[in-house]
Amino acid sequence: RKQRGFTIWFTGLSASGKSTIATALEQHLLHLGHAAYRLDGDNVRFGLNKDLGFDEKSRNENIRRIAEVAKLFADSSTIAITSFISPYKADRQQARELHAKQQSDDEPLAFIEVFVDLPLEVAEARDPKGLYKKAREGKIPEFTGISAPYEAPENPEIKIQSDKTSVEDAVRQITDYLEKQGLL
Ligand code: GGZ
Repeated sequence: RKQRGFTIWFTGLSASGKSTIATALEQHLLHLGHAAYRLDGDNVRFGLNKDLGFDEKSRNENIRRIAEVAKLFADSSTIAITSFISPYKADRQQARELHAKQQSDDEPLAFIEVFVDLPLEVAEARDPKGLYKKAREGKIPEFTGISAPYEAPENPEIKIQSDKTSVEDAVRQITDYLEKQGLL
């Protein structure tokens, strides 16, 4: 019987540390010999989703497509790692339900939501790309946390306080959870 894939779904503000942790996690899983693939803005928003912007409807569609692609990877026995703000609870819930339902062999695919929790003021102080500053100046409309909502998860499988946790410890927190669940 083939090995099961699953999806690790990161969510959090811009500059929260999602991509850094997701990249380190992917490397770690690859070193362990697992097939893992990371979906992020660089390989999705410039390709499959290049027709989408940042208004609410576009973000809904962005997340819907990403969830479908992650599910396909998971269904092909790969560990899909997604790294998008995914600010709306309903979109994340829809992604979860998609994994719970329709698989080729009718068994649910595990879906692990990882909330990278960083206070907005810390993310804004970091501002590695100067986007928060531009958003405050009104140069970027509908910027998450400033002029668009971020609906924090209430019951994520994993919550990482990225201002108090090293990247290494964050990866360990996730892999410990996966081992306990029998997924690794
Ligand atoms: C939020 C934006 C926006 C707006 C451009 N709001 O820090 P980054 O730059 O590299 O990550 C952010 C990324 C967010 O794209 P996602 O696909 O993850 O968003 S969502 O899940 O909500 O669809 C940021 C940049 O794109 N960016 N404009 N208005 N982030």
